[in-house]
Parts: sequence; structure tokens; C-alpha cells
Amino acid sequence: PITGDQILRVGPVNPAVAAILADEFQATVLPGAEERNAWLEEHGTRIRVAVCSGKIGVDSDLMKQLPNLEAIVNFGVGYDATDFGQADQRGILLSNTPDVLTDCVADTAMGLYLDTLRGLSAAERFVRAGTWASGQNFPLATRATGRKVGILGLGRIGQAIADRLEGFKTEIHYHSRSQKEGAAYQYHASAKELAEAVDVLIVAAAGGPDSANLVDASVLAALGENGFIINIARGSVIDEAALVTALQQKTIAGAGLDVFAREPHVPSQLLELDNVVLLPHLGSGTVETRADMTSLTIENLRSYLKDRALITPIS
Ligand code: 8YV
Repeated sequence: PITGDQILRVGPVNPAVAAILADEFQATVLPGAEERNAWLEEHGTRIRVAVCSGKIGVDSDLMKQLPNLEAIVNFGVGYDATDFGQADQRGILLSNTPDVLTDCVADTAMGLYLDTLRGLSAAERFVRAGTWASGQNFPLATRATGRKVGILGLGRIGQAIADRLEGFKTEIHYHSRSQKEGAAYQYHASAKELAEAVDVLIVAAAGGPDSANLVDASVLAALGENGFIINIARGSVIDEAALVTALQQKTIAGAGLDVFAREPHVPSQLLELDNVVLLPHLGSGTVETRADMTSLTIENLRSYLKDRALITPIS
């Protein structure tokens, strides 16, 4: 059997997961940066299972220091903080928490879509600041219904966003690693072609090396001065410096962002802009969904300990 001293918690995982790991599994907690290397030298070889989050995963260095690692259980659908390439090569299994958070993340995308085009957060600030009471009118916004919307990454979350957008009478386009059979939306061969064709680009692609800076300055230029961008995926998918420049120079109309390149850092220039909606990576952040993510994470761990098989492995 695998015992608690062979199970390693990496990083500050969800509090409910942390409590179960401690109480039920007597799991080991990876020490902080200062003691980490000395600890790993002494104990790294005994670790067989790691539990981590999508924010702080089992990165390349850490994985090398765990030579007998067999499985990684990741809280979150995104696992870009873990070195999947090395895991794959070494035959280390990896699970994530798909499906259970799809609806909440898609809801967040719709919130950002409406907020960004209609200026709701800026309008709320306008009321609270007393500007409305002083007799001024809030500037007119942009219509959200009937737009052309491009989804970058038509996976589970991208599809759930598309389902919601249909209620807004939108014309839906997409670009994905591959064209989806049976998808009723117009496919574009590149992110740039997609951006050229739409009013709003919604980023729903998985993070990691394959999608890094997929939205670069040329894609933003293709989106154009009346175009908006929404990102609920990973900050790494957009060239953040290029995005800041485009927003400052108004070569795009606005952005709604739940994710950033170096969270929790938000580029200070964005804090000054009223055409940008900024959220603290809350896409899956509801009581219900986090409870479901916790259950699925623990079920994966239990299943590995019992049968050496994960329930929702990355294939
Ligand atoms: C999580 C997420 O909050 O699932 C993901 O990929 O980004 C979020 O749902 C985060 O990863 C948890 O660490």
C-alpha cells in the first residue's frame, strides 16, 4: 500500500483538499522554498504520488527530484503548471478535474462578455463615485447581442460558451488545434484569421507550451479597433505586453480578463483603463463547483491508491 509519507502535497491547494489530505491520508506537505532542496534530497525518493493545483504544479525541477513518482493528481482542469512532457516520458500518470467546472467557467466568460461590451463595471464605478448623481450621463456602450464571436479553443469550455452565446443571437466562429467534426460554426485555420472575422475573440484554449502567445500583436491587430478580447483560459495564451499596448493605444476596443501571465500580478497600466474588466482568476470559483472539484480530486487519489488507476486521466 501507498502510505501518507509517500503522498506529497505540492503548494497551497484548496483548503478542503488540504484538510482531507491531512486528516484522511496523513499526506506529507512539501516544505517552502528555503528548506525544499534539502528536504527533497533526503525524502524525495520515497514520494510516489503528488497532489497539486493548476496554479502551483509539479514543475520540471521538482519532478526530477521525485525519481519514484508514479502519479500526479491535479486540482483544476488546467495542468500547465506541471511538466506534462516529462511526466509522459517517465510514464507518470496525471489526472485533472474536467467537466465539473465547465459551466461555471463558461458563465464567467459570459459575465465578462456582457460586462466588457456594455461597460457594466465601469458604469457601476460611475454610480458609486457620484458621477451620475452629479448630472452626467454614462457614455454609450457596444451592443452585445447579434455580434460575430470567435472562440479560440473549442474544447469542453469553448463549447459551453458557444451554447450560451447562441442565446445572444451571435454568429459563432472558431479556431482549434483541429477542425471539429459536426461543429456548426465557421472554422478558421489560424488565430489571426479568426480574429479578422469577428467582433469579439474569446480565449478558451488550454495553456502550456503549445498555446504560449498564440494571441500575439498580429492577432490583436487583426481583431482591430472595434474588437474586444475575453480571456478565461490562461494568461500565457496572450502576449500580455502586446495586449497592454493595444489597449493603451486603442488599437483594440477593450478586454475582459480573468487570467494573467504572472498571477496575482496585473499589469499596472490596465488598472488605469476603463475599457478593461479585471477579475482575480475566479472562473471556477463557486461553492458548488469547488466542492465538485474537491470530490473529483480526492476520488482520483483514492482510486490510484486502491487500483493504481486514475478516474479522469489526461490521455
Ligand atoms: C482553478 C483553473 O481555480 O481549473 C483550472 O484550470 O484555472 C481553476 O479552476 C485553479 O487551477 C486551481 O488551482
